[in-house]
Amino acid sequence: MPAPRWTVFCRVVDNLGDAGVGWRLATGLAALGQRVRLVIDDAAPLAFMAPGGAPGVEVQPWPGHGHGGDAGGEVEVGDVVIEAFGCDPPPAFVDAMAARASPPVWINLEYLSAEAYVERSHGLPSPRPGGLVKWFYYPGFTPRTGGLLRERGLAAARAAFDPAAWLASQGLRREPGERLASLFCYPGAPLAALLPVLAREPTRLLVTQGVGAAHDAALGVALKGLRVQRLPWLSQDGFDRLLWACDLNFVRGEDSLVRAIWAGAPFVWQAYPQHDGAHAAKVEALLAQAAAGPEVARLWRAWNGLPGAGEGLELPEPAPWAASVQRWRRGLLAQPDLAAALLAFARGKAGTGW
Ligand code: TRH
Repeated sequence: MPAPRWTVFCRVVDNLGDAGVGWRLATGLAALGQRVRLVIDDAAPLAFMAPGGAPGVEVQPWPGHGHGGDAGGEVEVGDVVIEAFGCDPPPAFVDAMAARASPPVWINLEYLSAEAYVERSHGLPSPRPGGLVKWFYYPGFTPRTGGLLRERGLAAARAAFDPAAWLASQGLRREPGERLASLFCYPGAPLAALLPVLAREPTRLLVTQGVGAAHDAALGVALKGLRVQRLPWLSQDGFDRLLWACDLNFVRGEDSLVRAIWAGAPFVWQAYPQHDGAHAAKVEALLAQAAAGPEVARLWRAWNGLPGAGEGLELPEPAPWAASVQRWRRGLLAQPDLAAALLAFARGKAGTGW
């Protein structure tokens, strides 16, 4: 019996996380032997995230969003349809799903959050017109959620990683006694206040692309003890290795958060800021999962501009901080990864025995 065919729909709404998560999911499913088509309305970020593509993953433009000679035509209906972050597959595609004698399993992959509603909502069905059912799949941090994206062999690759060799391959090096920190943040992060704190110890700050011009002025101020170095766009693998090479990582949004956990070094997370302040609950829920102690909580709150941080931009002791991240990471590594759990979920809903 041929491997099931998956169609993953992804719309790039803002930033890099939509494409980043869509790509990781597609490659994770393909690594499990599934045939995957990623239908995406803007494939441009994939050029740097995954310049070599991946075996078993076909990328197709969203209908009407093609480039060059490819208009992004009709999408074939497979066995499983994943809609990333409620992006709504094209109406003609939904009609084609309903027209099938045995419709595909239709799953909405939701945003990652550590909030309590995730366990309550994970796996719930939503009946749709035409006799279709859309299932809600929530990634998460506990066994009652859909898990986290994690490639097979990731922990082994991390364990075998040689930071000096990787840094040299990027034209980078660490001076003796220097702390290495990475920076990937949103424009609102209080970077000008953080930099003098970092500069108290010799620090090299590796600033990724995507940080934005809002921080140019702060990064342009010379501070004794701090060297700022700008990085080019890295592939997703390269981005992982950057986090593995650093002693301290500042990450943001959904995907780099998970990568910072797998890196296992102390990190500070900035939630995607929302006008209604909903990101505050996300930060608090994640802090509760991280169980990293009050100093780390203060720093995360301050970095996210939340109340209760006080003089929060102080760096906690690295050793207990690293130990808490590694404890959290170990617990998460013991849970099934998202692609494997999603495959089991879809199989259970298909009812056709594949
Ligand atoms: O880009 P983000 O801020 O995306 C966010 C989140 O997904 C958030 O949940 C969503 O609501 C919001 O957008 C609209 O951060 P995130 O999720 O970490 O995605 C970044 C991706 O970019 C990740 O897959 C890593 C990748 N990346 C590279 O591959 N190379 C690079 O050089 C850099 C800087 C990032």
